[in-house]
Amino acid sequence: MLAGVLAGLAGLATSYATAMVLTIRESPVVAVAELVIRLAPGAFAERAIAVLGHLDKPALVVGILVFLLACFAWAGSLARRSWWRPLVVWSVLAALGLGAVLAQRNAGMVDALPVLVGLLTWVAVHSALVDALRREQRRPELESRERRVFVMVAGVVAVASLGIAVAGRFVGAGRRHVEVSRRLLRIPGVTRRQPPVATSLGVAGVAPWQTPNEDFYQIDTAIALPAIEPDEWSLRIHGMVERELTLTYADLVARDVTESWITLNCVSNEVGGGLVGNARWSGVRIADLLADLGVDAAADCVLQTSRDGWTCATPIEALTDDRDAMLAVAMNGRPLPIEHGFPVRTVVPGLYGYVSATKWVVDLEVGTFAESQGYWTDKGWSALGPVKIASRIDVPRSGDDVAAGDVRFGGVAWHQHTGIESVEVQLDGGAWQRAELGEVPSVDTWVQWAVTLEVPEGDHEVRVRATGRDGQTQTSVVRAPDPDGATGLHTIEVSAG
Ligand SMILES: Nc1nc2c(c(=O)[nH]1)N[C@H]1C(S)=C(S)[C@@H](COP(=O)(O)O)O[C@H]1N2
Ligand SMILES: [Mo]
Repeated sequence: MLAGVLAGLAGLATSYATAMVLTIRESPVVAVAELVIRLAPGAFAERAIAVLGHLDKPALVVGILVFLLACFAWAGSLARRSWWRPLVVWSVLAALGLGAVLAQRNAGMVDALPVLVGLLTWVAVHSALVDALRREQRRPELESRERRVFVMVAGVVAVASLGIAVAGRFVGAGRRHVEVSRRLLRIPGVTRRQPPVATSLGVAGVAPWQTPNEDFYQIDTAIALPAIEPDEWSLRIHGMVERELTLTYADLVARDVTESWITLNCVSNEVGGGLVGNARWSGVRIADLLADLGVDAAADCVLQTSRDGWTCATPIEALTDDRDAMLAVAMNGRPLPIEHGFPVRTVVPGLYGYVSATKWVVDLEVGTFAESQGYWTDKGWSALGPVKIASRIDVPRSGDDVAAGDVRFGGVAWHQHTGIESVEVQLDGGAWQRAELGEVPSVDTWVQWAVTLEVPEGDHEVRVRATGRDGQTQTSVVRAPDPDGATGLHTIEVSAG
């Protein structure tokens, strides 16, 4: 039983620490408590509050812990009879935790990780402790030695668990503190604005023209996201410039803030994929900053580095021409979410994220492509990374059944910094039919499209293609994302009946 309890507590400690380090979420135990609260019948919850007052929640967590301790001891005692019985207990407990964690709002696969780490700890520690006891049972003459081994392992487990939980708490506290600073931050010049009405064609099921921050795709190599207080942030701009500069956060936001709608996408996006989003970014134009510093005419790129050591080399032209390449401080009118680069990231219209959109950016070195390599270009991805024209069908979804007759199709198309001229849709290889387009404020955003097609009964294939304002039509040649972005036309299947 002692082995079970110790293993159980060790697993709670590692899962708690993982939750603290990885996310700003609570531990799986708290997720279970929240789920219990949500599922509790109203009358029961009221009764609990009446009896316990504001101690209801701590009481619930303590209750869950007591229940867990009983399960841990039980799992330990089951190990006497067979090796697999405790495994069932650990697995069932982990499944409960997983269910609660995934029932949280906006839960993703990362949120499952603390539970997994906890389960592995339970199984590993429990079998280590039980092994020592088993050896003792089998060979009683070794009793005192095996007992010492057990006590030693138990002691190490207890101390390590406590240490891991405290360390997790410490790291997590930093994150929480940054989250509080972020929420309290008011940045002069940052406004909240609805998108222009005409951007939306009002087709249900099409990605909203403005992507809410919570739904914006997230791509990075960070295991634990950098937690940076605005007060502790600074940006060094150096290299082939006449004058170096180190900017604090206060220096940065004291400059003119530009706001603009920009669509960001990932080079890894497959045809028809969702690694693309459109937001209103507020920040300081990089072109203005660089102009003040005097850039050497021989420089052709800026090597950007993030707090977590990720790098990318961005063509200097994209940072100094008239587009709104910026050091962004806000996304959709709110300080950048931590996962999107708080407190400062770069956003460059017209380039894929991997060569331009550095989150948690702390260093810009003006230089040359001959001497600078970014994280992904070093792994064989193309150096320049201009976005390719693309279009996507959002409704109907591939595989949907639709009623034969007039069917409304809709989706999005993008070619940042070139703009979309037209979108056409084709049914079963027939004539291309032109779609209606939403209005957009600039060439740097995606556009919504919609079209009504007459669909006869039967199975059909529908494709979409876009033409840019440069007159180039999207190619139907199929290419994988590696090394410079996927090509091919998004094609769906529908059945009309
Ligand atoms: N620090 C850092 N910045 C980064 C990355 C990263 O791994 N680390 N990934 C880049 C890639 S590949 C993309 S597509 C965009 C995604 O930005 P988002 O997560 O805000 O959507 O961030 C870019 N900036
Ligand atoms: Mo990306």
